[in-house]
Amino acid sequence: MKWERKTGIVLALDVAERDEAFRLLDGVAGMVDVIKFNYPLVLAAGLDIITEVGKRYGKPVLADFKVADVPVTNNRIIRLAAEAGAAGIMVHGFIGIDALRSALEAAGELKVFIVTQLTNPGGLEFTARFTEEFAEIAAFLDAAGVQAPGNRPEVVKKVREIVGPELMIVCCGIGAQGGKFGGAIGAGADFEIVGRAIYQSPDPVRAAAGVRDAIAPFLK
Ligand code: BMP
Repeated sequence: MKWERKTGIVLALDVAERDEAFRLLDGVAGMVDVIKFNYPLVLAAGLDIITEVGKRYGKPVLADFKVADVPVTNNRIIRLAAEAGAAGIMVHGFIGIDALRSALEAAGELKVFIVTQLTNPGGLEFTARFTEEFAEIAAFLDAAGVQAPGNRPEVVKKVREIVGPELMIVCCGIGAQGGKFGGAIGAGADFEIVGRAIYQSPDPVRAAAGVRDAIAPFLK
């Protein structure tokens, strides 16, 4: 089942340390549907911050750990994320079918999102060649969803055609990386991941409200 969507925003909580994280969340958590952690904050603050944030704000937490190793290691990372209370985890598509199958098994109830194409220019060098295959594999393996580049809406549209309506598509590359708010959802995504456009603003609450209002017309 898909995560509940009210604003379509996944907050990329990529601030440097825990006090800043809680300050930001106290202001903007009500305007976001999902809270996404990446390595820097978890390495700085410890995995417990995932548990605390999940409990305090009652939103699904996406552990964006870009899992990309051999199965034994992947599965340990996945289980740690699940035990910490994450609701989803990001796994790279290029690890191959055996590792993806194993990751899905280790994940259990934890929703697995498969990365299809990185948003940086280098994402076009390698990941772009396999985007469609990664999307096909995600659908074939019945993953919960995929990541797609929100700064390339035509790719999001193609990925939606491949994965069908049931899988969730989460898109980064919005705001700071040039993607337009609402552009990815308009192209078929479920959620837009937004980080710097909110947390680097001098007024993050206002910025989040602006993002919410810009996305709203694209929500059906
Ligand atoms: P920002 O809105 O500040 O650009 O943040 C985007 C977030 O999405 C970061 O956490 C980044 O690591 C992640 N991300 C990305 O930017 N591009 C991808 O292809 C995949 C990502 O997960």
